Amino acid sequence: MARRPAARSGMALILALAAVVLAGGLALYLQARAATLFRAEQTELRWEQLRLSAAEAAREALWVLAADDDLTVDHLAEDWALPRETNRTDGIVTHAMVEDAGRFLNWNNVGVSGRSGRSARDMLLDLLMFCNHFDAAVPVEALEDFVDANETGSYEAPFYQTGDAPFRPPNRIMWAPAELLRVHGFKPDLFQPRPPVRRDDLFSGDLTTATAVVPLPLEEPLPVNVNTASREVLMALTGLEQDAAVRAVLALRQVRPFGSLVEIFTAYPELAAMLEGTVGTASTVFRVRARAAREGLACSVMAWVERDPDSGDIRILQWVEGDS
Ligand SMILES: [Ca+2]
Ligand SMILES: [Ca+2]
Repeated sequence: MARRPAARSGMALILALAAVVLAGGLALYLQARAATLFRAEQTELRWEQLRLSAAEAAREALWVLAADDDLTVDHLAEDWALPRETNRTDGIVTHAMVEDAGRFLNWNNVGVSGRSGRSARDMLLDLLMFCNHFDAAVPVEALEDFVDANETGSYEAPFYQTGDAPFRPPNRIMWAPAELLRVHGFKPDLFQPRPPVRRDDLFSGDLTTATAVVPLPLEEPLPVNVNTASREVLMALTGLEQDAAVRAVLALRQVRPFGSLVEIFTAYPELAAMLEGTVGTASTVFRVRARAAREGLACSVMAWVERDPDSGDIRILQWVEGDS
């Protein structure tokens, strides 16, 4: 029996309505997808703006460093050493800070021998002691084996061939602080910032502000800057007996930064033998840290650079970007 025309047109109407609903759904879906893509692009754009702003802030700080008009003396009141905050377009705020490597004791120093009467190992051991870590002989020996080129020592490759993740120590300088935590005996809690303590306490030093992993191949230890290094770093170079001389050096540089080492060595001949070849009045390696932030999002840049002691030209050693 043939269907009635009314039934057929009813079916056609239902199909047409279904098509309209489907088309509407598709349009809504496409619209939602476009909106999602748009939001993702906007977010990506915002990150990119922050990333570029952080890099720009770091570059501006390095311009100031390169423009330093006295390359023979570096101290904390110079323009390059002052933190910089800048309000940029679109509500982005940047902060940048340059620190000289000479204010830190470089963990990588332990892999090379220097001209000083004291070894880099003894200096590190003393620094750890002044930072309230009194039992660091094993970690420091392990660190020495980790970075020195030879394979002779108690903490070379065979030592790390046990456990779930055996590995070989690199036998070269470390490029990042994370590598330090692979060395036997180095735990993250070693680098926890310490609560404020009395400054006259000899053992009140803080490893996080007294040390750095400077990613620069070395032939001899990277010198410490007598104009910028903290008391615990200078004490680490000279040892416990030179407390009074180090205090005098710190007091003198408050009055006027040292223009040459002769001033120190003439006044304190007992320091000369220990500091000869390990200190300077200027720095050649610097770290810049910059951060750009807006509406709860932030990007950061950390870079190590080397500054030519004659021309002031800056060479990038390492450039690391991150979200924070
Ligand atoms: Ca300078
Ligand atoms: Ca080694």
